[in-house]
Amino acid sequence: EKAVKKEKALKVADPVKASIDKATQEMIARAQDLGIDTIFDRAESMKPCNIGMQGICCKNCSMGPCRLPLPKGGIEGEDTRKGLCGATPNTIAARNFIRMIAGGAAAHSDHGRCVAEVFLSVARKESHDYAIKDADKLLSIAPYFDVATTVEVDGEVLDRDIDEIAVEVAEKALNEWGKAEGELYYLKRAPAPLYEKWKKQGVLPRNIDREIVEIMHRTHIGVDQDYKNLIKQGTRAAIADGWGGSMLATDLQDVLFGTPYPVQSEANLGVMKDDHVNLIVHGHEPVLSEMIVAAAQSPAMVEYAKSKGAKGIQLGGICCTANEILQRHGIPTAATFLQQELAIITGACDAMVVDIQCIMQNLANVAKCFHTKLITTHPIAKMEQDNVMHIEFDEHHAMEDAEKIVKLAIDNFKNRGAEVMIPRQKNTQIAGFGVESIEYHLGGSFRGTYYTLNDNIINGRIRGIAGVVGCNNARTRHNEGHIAVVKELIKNDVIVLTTGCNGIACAMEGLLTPEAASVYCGPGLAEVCETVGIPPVLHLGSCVDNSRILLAATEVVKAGGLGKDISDLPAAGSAPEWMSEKAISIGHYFVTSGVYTVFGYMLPTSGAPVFHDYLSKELEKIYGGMWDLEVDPVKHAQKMIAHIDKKRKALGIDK
Ligand code: CUV
Ligand code: SF4
Repeated sequence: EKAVKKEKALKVADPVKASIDKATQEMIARAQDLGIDTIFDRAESMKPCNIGMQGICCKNCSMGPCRLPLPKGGIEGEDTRKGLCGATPNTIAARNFIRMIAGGAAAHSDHGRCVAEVFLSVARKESHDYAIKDADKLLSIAPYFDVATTVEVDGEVLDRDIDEIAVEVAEKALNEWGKAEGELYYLKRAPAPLYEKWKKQGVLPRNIDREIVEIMHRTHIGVDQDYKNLIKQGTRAAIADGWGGSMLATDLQDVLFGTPYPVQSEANLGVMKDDHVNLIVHGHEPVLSEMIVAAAQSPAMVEYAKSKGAKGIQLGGICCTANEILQRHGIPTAATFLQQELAIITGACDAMVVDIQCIMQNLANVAKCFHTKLITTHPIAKMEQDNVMHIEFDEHHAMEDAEKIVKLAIDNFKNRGAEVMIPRQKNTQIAGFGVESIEYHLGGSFRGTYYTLNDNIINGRIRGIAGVVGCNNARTRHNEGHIAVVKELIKNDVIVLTTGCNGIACAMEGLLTPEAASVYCGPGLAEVCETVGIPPVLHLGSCVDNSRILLAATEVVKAGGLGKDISDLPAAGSAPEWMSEKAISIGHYFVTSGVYTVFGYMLPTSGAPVFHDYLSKELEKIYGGMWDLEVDPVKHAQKMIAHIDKKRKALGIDK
């Protein structure tokens, strides 16, 4: 018996079945050779709980967990399942679902709050290592906060002092998290009909924190026990994420660090170099990584690296931190979420510095087997393992902290073992898109010429717009869903806007290049991409930058010719390999902003069919968008295309 158990613990993944990517396969195999387990192996050894997966396990009080599995053969007649307190499957699934929204909205919004705090301290001239890089962006967002950008002096209208504007915007922005009255400023950026829908439904977020707290209250035992009312609060918190915390994070990051414009770079583990100091930044907030980039590129640090026998310093990013520094600095992307352990398995990672979100605790165990220094930097994200260093990052001496970290990596270069093995795979990518650059590259406006997005959608060269985003998931083959969905969409002339790990996956596959147009696209999309010189998949950044997709959709609506609301657009959303709570929050603000949104893998609602139907059918009647689940990637894309065609028909542009 014992022997059987031991064998079970040693289960290993089949590298080819685990990922479509060669570099990933190689590194999984290498880890196995070295006797180091990775998430791919652990996914073989531990299977998820079937009841939890269906969303019908409640542990909101100590009388539970109450588990309400679907009867074999389905429900016949009345569904009599209930927990000790009487909670129905709908109540339990809805409570679990909106708690996921709370988790996701909290993560994005707390990230935004941190940026807002740094911005305020910069505006007040209290931190000197950052500056306002994009004053135009500041001027463009000021009106949304009712902050004047001009003053009248003796009847003459003059530009207002930029520092004054900055302080006022920063104070008002930071106040969005906890203001006592009113509603979020940015809600008015949505198309007017959408704002009116939210208002009618009573889901206008009051402030960001409150909507998250209220979810925790309403899902406590014995509070809200009506799934429709529960999901309404989920909606309010999700909108507070997408049109609040995330949008503020994106905007204030643009003001502080610059609005992204297209840049060329590379992606996959092959960006690491065996003769360079490899410093990997992983996590989400660019507040830290911006400084690391500046420190690593400083001549003094490069000289120091050379004095230690390296040819230079190679930075690489993982997860959304990668996306942030890719968008603004062209720093190469080393890995997606699922490849994070593998970056250390190369034996060439001299330091990995992490901040918040999507950081696997097992990094510490892997790092133990190599010389890699693993450094946590955020007060809210530490690790228990004793080989992890904590260097707390503080905006008031940001550069000093960053230099300390870069120096640590350089000093560690000489400690590498002989066992360096960097996979060769990498691909070129053009990233750095945003609302501004989509407009710029497609004719300088959204409508009125041969080149614009709206005109090309109306004339049918572009069939529609898809937002394909989100994580990797160790329960599905790494990157397979991402790539299959995106390829099917562009083959059918649907232009793809990407963020998060989908963006990284597409980059690794070479889909973020203008050349991809002639290889993978239908004739219409290919023609547009070739004419204006853009990739068919436009990388808009990190997860908080999904707010850029909302604003791009809004600009398309406002430019005219494609209906009056986001729900009228020939557009759809997708997260083929989602896993995080943030993905549920994103999915839900897409849905309640009017977007048909399909998730891959699973939705934790299947054990509560009535609640599931409510999300997938009834919400469409209210918001024009709805949830769907499709595991097969080609069908997944086809469902999105069918929705796009339905909208084209309604607009009368289906010919
Ligand atoms: Ni924020 S949330 S795995 S890094 S996209 Fe990547 Fe993106 Fe999901 Fe995490
Ligand atoms: Fe069970 Fe109700 Fe407690 Fe949930 S809240 S664990 S359903 S008794």
